[in-house]
Amino acid sequence: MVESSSFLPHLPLSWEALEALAPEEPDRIEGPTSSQARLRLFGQPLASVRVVLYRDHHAWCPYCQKVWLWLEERQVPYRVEKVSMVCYGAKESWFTRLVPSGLLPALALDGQLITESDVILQALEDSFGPLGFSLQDPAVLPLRQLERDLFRAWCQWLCSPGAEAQGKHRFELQLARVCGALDQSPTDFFLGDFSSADLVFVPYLERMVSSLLYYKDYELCRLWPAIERWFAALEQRSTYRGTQSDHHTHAHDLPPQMGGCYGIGPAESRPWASRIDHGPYIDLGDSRQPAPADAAQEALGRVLKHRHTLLSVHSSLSELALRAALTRLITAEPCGPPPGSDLGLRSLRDRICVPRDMGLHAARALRQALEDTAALAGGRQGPALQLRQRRDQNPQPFLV
Ligand SMILES: N[C@@H](CCC(=O)N[C@@H](CS)C(=O)NCC(=O)O)C(=O)O
Repeated sequence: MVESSSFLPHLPLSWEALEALAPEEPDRIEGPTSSQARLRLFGQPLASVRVVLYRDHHAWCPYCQKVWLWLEERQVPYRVEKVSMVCYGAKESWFTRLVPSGLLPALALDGQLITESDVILQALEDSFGPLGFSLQDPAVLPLRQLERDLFRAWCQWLCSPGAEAQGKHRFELQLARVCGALDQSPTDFFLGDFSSADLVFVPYLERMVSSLLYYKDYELCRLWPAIERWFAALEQRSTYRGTQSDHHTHAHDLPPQMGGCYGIGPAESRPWASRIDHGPYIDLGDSRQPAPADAAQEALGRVLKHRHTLLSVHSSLSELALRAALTRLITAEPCGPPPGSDLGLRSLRDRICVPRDMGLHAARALRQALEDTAALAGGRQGPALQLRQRRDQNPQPFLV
C-alpha cells in the first residue's frame, strides 16, 4: 500500500500514477503456476517441449484443471492453447477441425492428438512417469472410482430439483467413504505424499465445496475435518494455488456448465450466497493461506493491462469510477466515484474470475475495493449473472 494523506475522500489517482504503482509483469514461463502462462519450461530448453495443452480460456473446465495440474506437478514442459467453451463463446473453428466434438481438454504429445482427460493422463504417465503412484496402481484405482461415485452424488444433489434430504444423504454417504480413506492415511493426503490419487479429486472437490456452500448453505469443510485438512495441505503447493478458483467464480460458472444448480430458496435468503455475492469478501473460507503482501498490486496490474477492454465491455463503467476503485484498492482509503457509478462498478465486481484474471487474494481485494467504492455512489446492482449461458464472458475482446 502507498502512503496516503488523511483528507477524505481522496481524488482518484491518474492512470499514470496508478501505472507507476503496478508491478512488473511476472515471469510466466519459469515463475509460479499461472493461468496466464502460454509456455512453461521448468528450466528446460524450448526444444524440449513435447506437449501442447488445449484448455479453456476461463479455466472453468474441471477436466482441464486435472491435466494442467498434473503437468505443473511433474514439471513437464508444455505450451498452452486456449479454447472457448460453448457456454461463454463461439468454439474456435481451428479447434473443431482438430477435435470435431469440441470437447476440452485435448493434448498433443509429440504431435499426436489425445482427448479424454483420463486417456491424456495415462499417456502422460506412460511418457513421463507417474505422479507418485500410477493411475493403475491397486491403491489408486478404488480411489478413482470413489471420486466418480462422489461426483455423481454431488450432481444429483446440486442439479436435481426437490428431494433435498435424499440428495444430501446420498452425497454424505459417499463423502464419508472419502473421509474414511483420508483418515486411514498417515498424512493429510490419500496415500502419503501428494499423488495422482489426490490429483483426481482436486477439480471436483474444489467445485463441491464452493457450490454446496453457495446453493445449499452447506459448510462442507467445517463438517468434514479430513477434507479441510486435505485442502490445507493442498494449498501449501504453489502448483495448486496457481490453478485454484474461488467460491464466487464457481458459484456462477457451474450453472451454465451443468445445466442448472438448485438452491435451497432464493439467493437473497441464503446467508452464504449473500456473502459470496455481496461481500464482505474476506474470510469466505475458500483459502487457508494468508493474503500475499502484493495481492492489491497484482489486481491493479491485471486491471491496468485490460483497462481499455474492460471499459468498453462494461458500458456503465466510467474511467473515473474505475480509477476511484483502483485508488481505493491501492491506498486502502475511500475515494469518491462520480454519481451513478454503482452499477458499472458492481458489474465489474461480479465478473472477476479466478484464476483466469488473477489469484484468489488479488480478486478478493479488488472485489472489495469495487464494492466499497460502489457503496459511496449507491445501492444498485449490476446486470444479473445469467444461469443458462455466460456470453457476458466472451473472451474475444480480451485477446487482441
Ligand atoms: N470425459 C471428458 C469430459 C470433457 C468435457 O466434458 N469437457 C467439457 C468442459 S468441462 C467441454 O469441453 N464441453 C464443450 C464446451 O463446453 O464447449 C474428459 O474427461 O475429458
